[in-house]
Amino acid sequence: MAKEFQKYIMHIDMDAFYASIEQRDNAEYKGKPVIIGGRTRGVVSTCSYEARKFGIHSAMPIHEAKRKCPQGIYILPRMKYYQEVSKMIFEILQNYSPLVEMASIDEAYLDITGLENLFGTPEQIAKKIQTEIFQKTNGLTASVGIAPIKFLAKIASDENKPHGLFILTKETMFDYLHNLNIQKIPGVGKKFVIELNKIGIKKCADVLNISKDFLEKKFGKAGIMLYERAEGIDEREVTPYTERKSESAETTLDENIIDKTILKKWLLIHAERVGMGLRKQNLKGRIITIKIKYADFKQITRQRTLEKRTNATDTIFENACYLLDEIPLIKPVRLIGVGVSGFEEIQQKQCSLLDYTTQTPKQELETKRNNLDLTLDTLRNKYGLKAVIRGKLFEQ
Ligand code: TTP
Ligand code: MG
Repeated sequence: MAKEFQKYIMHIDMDAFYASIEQRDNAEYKGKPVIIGGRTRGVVSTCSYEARKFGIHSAMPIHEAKRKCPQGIYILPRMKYYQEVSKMIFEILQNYSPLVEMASIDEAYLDITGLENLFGTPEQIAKKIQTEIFQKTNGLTASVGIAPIKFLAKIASDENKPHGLFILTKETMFDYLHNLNIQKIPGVGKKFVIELNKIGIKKCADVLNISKDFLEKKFGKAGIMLYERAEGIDEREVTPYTERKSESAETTLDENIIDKTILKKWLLIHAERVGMGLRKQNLKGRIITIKIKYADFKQITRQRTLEKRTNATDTIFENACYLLDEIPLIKPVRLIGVGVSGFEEIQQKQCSLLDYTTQTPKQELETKRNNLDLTLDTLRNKYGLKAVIRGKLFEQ
């Protein structure tokens, strides 16, 4: 009989990511309090562990940080550069599992179930990955958490930071859960914690002393989620947002934005980049994804599966807008992205001018869009990327 493997999800999170990169590149910053931030927001993005000893943390106003640690080294973020490092780490991870979900610039989930024969025990895999990241990035460290479910893997990676490793198995996870403070559960925000504290809930064990029905009545979906997490249930799979052959584009905005009209302009810019990328590779995808990170760093993705695969900018844009319209925006957004996946190579000259007469109105529209894209791509190849900009970007 085939061996049944225990489910293992790994969460990897880089230590003091932006600050560690700056310390790596500037020998004189090593061992010193280094604070990154301040470009437009005026807040700390992150800081080195030396700076954390002064009480500095992410999202603190820079002026407050300067008061706490005037001798600190204050640096503006170099986002593009950090993104390149992030990509390199992502590439390393992809050699270990086909299921890699990059959850943010410095963290990823890997489904490592059943990889024992290839790479060893979960502990050995974690150590291998930590060593490879350290060597290939010239000294950056990562912390790893492993657990049978996603949210516990994430909590576990924080347990022994920096350069830490913490493993929970299906035998040990329930003891760990019993004493876990509810505010550690991703998705349980500050306000929710206050409400829960009011009714005597501080730890997961307290949650299980209350009925699920009561929690649902009082807190709705959030109540059910909390109960399930406390029971050790999290059915979310590791879903690669960027598959090996997916095309995506995203931007961390200079300023947090809540206005959907402006966000849609970003969707168009990204749809254009993604569409061009697909057309260059002769690919069409069926799944359109948008990714949104709110100012408070909560992240959501929404997907839509199309009847027919596409690489037309306007079709990608239209569906991305549909997905955005479905989201009630109650908080400002700091990052927005568009992705297309679910591919198939196109065999023939789909970009040539097709006969409209045999097509349904939907196909006809898609053909018109393909032809427009073809014209714009040709112009851009000749005169440069910014030579042609779609009218929608100028509309108010
Ligand atoms: P984190 O992983 O939360 O922080 P970190 O890697 O700096 O430190 P830790 O060792 O505790 O994991 O975030 C990753 C990067 O994202 C971080 O280096 C900078 C950026 N970031 C912000 O710009 N603003 C924020 O409020 C946070 C939390 C992170
Ligand atoms: Mg980190």
